[in-house]
Amino acid sequence: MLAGSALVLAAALAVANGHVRDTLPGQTVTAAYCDISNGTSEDAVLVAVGTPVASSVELHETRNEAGMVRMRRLDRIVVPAGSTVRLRPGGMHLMLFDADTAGIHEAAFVFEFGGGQTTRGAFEIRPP
Ligand SMILES: [Cu+2]
Repeated sequence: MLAGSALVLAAALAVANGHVRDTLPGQTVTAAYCDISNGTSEDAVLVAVGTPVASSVELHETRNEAGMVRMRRLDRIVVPAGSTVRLRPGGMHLMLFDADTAGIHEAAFVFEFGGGQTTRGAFEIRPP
């Protein structure tokens, strides 16, 4: 029974450790981070993310190019079969535009993958 449950959990796309950097006063752009696990036997392609606390969410990557730290937008994030991709400060992240996190502690996020699969995650709002 336990083994069966573990197999079901492993064979899925999951988002864990999600958190949003709370917006600074007067700012409406912020970043969010999480771990995206792909327990399936096929690569998963994250194509879109949505949350009620922002009017749009972009997939971003921070890169250090010849000493200059730059962000660029990504069309997609590939999560290889059987692995976890970690979105972290200084690396890939979610960029929230027109964000409003005032007075809330948690926000719902929906992750859309190629092929129409979706998975949800509860993101904690953390002080900046
Ligand atoms: Cu960014």
